[in-house]
Amino acid sequence: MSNTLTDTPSSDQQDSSKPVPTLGTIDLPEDLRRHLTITLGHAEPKAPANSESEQGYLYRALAIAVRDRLVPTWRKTWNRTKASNDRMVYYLSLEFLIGRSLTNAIQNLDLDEEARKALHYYGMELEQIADNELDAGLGNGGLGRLAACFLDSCANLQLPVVGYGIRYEYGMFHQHIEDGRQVEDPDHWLRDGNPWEIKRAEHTRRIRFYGRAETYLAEDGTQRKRLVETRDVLAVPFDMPIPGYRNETVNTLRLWKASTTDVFDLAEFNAGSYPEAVAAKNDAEQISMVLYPNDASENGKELRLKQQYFLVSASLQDVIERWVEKHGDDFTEFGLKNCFQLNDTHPACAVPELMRLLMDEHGMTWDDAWEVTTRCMAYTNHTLLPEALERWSVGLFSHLLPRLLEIIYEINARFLKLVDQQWPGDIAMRREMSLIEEGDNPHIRMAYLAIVGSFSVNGVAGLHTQLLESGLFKHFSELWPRKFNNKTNGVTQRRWLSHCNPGLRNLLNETIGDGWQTDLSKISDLAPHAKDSSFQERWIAIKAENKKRLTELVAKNTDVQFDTSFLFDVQVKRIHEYKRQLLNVLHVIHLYDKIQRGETTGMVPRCVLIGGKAAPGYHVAKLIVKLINDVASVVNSDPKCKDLLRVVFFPNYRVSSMEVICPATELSEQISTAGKEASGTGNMKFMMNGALTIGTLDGANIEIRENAGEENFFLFGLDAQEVMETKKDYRPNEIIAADSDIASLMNILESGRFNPTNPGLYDLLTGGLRSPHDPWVTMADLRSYIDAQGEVAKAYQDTAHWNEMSILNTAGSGWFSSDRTIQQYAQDIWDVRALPANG
Ligand code: B1N
Repeated sequence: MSNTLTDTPSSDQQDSSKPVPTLGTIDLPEDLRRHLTITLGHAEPKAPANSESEQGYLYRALAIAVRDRLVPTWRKTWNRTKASNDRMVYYLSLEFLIGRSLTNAIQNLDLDEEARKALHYYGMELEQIADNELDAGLGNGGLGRLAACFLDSCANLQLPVVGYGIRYEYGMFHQHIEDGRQVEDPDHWLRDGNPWEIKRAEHTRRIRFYGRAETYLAEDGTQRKRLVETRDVLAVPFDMPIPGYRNETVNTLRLWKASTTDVFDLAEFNAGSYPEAVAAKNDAEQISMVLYPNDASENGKELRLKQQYFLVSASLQDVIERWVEKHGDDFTEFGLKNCFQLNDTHPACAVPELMRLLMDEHGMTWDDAWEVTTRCMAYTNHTLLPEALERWSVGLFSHLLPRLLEIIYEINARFLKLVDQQWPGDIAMRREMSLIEEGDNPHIRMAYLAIVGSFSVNGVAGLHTQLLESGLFKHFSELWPRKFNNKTNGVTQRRWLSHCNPGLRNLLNETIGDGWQTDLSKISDLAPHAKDSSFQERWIAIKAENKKRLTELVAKNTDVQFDTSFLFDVQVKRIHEYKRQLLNVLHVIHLYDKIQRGETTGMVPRCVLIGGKAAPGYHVAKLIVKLINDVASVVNSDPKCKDLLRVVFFPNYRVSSMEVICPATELSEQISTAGKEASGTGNMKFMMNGALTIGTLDGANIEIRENAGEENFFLFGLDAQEVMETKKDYRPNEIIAADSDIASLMNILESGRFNPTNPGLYDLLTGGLRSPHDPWVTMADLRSYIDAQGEVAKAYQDTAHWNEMSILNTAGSGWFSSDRTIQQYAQDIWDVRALPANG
């Protein structure tokens, strides 16, 4: 059943001068009971509501009751934004990895106490009921979660920002492990309805695919282009509320669902082709059916391009309709009053699509339309990995989006003239910078299209932006140096500290006040307490409690029992070669090897937890998952390891598991090959929660180290420059042969200790490690990594010092709030200000 409200009048159709109705004085316990027994038609459960289905009902009833309390503010915020003449920002993203909404809304509305009271009546704790919410997993990893943190910060800062995305029917797949291997199950997260969304059918848009562009004489006597013989799909918006933190602000995330143009093809229908007519409906709905599960790699499928254009066209039409309502066909100020932030190149079709809408549908000239477009588009790059850079085949584009291709060609022609002015006669430069990669099968370079069409291009951490400017986009930054800027990522401390670590939240509130919840720079006030032994005692107790909670979660999801007295050493993120989960495994094998040899002096008992999903088609990543599981079973069943080492692969890692994992972590593994991880954001969550980082000089690790203090960070490995140098003459076999520890651990791995019944299974991995062409130069960093892990063990034995370092990490994490990041976007890129509720 669905809890979706389908027929509520949307706020913007109402007279905004009328007061928005509120819930008055109905209290939450009473409201919960009403929704349970009337809205959901359920019998009142007897306490305790133990069964899964009763808890499900309680979750839904509570969610609706909380949602009701958001709606009046939501409408007020929307009316306020519409009435204002300020610039608006639209965050366009193919991914929003929201996770759970109930506890977030309860926290932000300050309803915690009331909600607990309401649930106690049924013998339930809030945490138990909150656990019934399925994650909204509409994203792969960092990029999607960043979008969700950004929306939270925009609402907290009361900025007029709307998120636009796709309402995937199936989000990120569920992962389970069978015989050590990843198996994927579909994530039908909307199965029981989604109490957080409101359908806005009246704002449905028509999206036109295929067909051809023809020229015609418009009424005003000008020649114009129009699309004919298109195959159309409808985009129906569903709005999700994004509540600010106790600030009378609720922003909007608008997600589009694809639907058929309501009328069936009547001719086909009457000719008896009913099934074909219904099939066409299915075809249309495919577009928003499933999230592509590839993180940091492109796949070139037609359906993916359809998704991208679908999102972009629906969102631009939405914004333009509201503009026309207010300003008619006068678009002179459109670029001044609107800004579209492109979350990577996935929505880069926005550049030619806005051109098309302005010229073909609103009669603007090329020059005027280009002026407007390049005033309102801004592009964020999230990766340097060549396999993730989007290129669309010209053939596919001309078939699916013929008019957009014409526009892209024209943009390119004009751009190449500029290149020729800058580098006269330099044919090679033209070829290099062209938006079209020539060849037998020419492709459109989406990043170049995004750069040319935007007024701002930003990277997501200091090093990443430097590498963009000096490498990937060098010539573009020579041409337009002022377009390029850095915005180091951040995460919201409200979910990633306050909500997920209540023990630490309370200690912080008591020690430094609660101002850090909306201004994380205040967290530096913690530093003076770092050495204080009674403060440290409380710090340790909180960590111990969190470790216990994680131990229970691990026991529930695996057959491994963690020991809370061990060091909790964690690496959770997508499984990818560049992130080097293999390096972590090699260290585990090294510890195992030392235990076998009885060389255990100075060894600190560890629980190593690794979690993350592999893209279903990424064979090597899936093999790494299998290896982690195989190593874990050998280690965990070896009596010699019992008091020193536990290893677990945590299945189905997702937002809600990170909420338990990061508060319990003591050592955060951030071990990518330098120059490959654009930023990382998990690294920031761990730091906030007092974990120490073992890491390379990559992405935001560099800034984490600066802010925590060098002495409170375990650095190892080559830097980005050295990686490039090393690759020129890389001989991993010599490294292995020359280092007895490494030779020994490789021997164990290659002897089949972890795959006795499946000889040769890991040859692909070991062969990669030994290859002079290994792009991740794992062997070059292994010695340094093992030594740094030795330093970690040594440091962990000095509890007082470890905790001082831990406290200083939390105290240094103020810079990594997404509030800071968003303030920088608002100031340097968007040029928008807060719209205060009472302003
Ligand atoms: O974006 C995050 C960064 O913190 C990470 O370092 C970076 O790897 C991540 C294609 C991507 N870059 N590119 C993607 C995701 C999905 C897809 O289909 C690429 N994800 C990142 C936030 O800045």
